[in-house]
Amino acid sequence: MYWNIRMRASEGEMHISGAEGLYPGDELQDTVAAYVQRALHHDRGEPDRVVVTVERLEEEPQLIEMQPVYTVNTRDYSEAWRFVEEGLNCLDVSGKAFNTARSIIESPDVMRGAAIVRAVSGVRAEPDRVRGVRATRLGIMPALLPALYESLNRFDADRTVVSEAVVLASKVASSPHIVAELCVSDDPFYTTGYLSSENTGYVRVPHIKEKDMMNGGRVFFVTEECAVGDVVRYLEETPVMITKLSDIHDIINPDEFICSINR
Ligand code: PML
Repeated sequence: MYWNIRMRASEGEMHISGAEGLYPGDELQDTVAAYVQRALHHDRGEPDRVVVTVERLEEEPQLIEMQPVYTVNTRDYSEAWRFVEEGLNCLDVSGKAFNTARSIIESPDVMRGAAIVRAVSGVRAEPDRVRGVRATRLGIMPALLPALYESLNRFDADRTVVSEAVVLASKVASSPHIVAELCVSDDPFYTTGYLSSENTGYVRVPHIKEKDMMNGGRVFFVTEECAVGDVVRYLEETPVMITKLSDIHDIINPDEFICSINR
């Protein structure tokens, strides 16, 4: 049976960092030590509180495939946001919902979890706006990591950050009722974000954030009619494990990518 390890670091009210994964029992000690180490060395600052939760799963995880990874070569901030708006539009996320998401992500008040936004009306729907929603109880089979790291080496990026984000996005994309996800890191030096959906895969978007900014966040776009409680329950409670890798593609032109999205 697997265990879920979650780490959250904060300073006062400010969120500093978080990480999580599913691990077999014999990896618990080393993993907890590595998470504490990470918590103490983060670009957002030094935490005064680190909470590590170690919890045995009560059910076997659902097995899913990793999202395929793409990177578009957006050259600057405005091109990055234009790509995201057009990409979301192809996924039937309205301009209104895009605007709601952008204002959440660009707000200086960083949320601890993700926001949920209705894909057509743009209405916010998460039960608690301060806490947000956390995609949790997710992981990847440790045996897959060397091959994943190897293929991520070709990018000028932190492979731990990217691999953890792809694992999380793969669970989110597998969720019923979620149409798309948009994520911008809250790390002031990390300026690549991503747009992800079952339809597009995980699409890395460079320059979505200007350097030195402390803002960031995640938004899950959901269908207009779904029951948000069902979405939250899946994201927070259903354990999900990636058991198969997908392709990591070369860098492509944003216009080409937009044209290839099937509606
Ligand atoms: C985060 O967890 O801070 C977000 C990471 C976004 C990674 C985007 C990428 O480079 O693929």
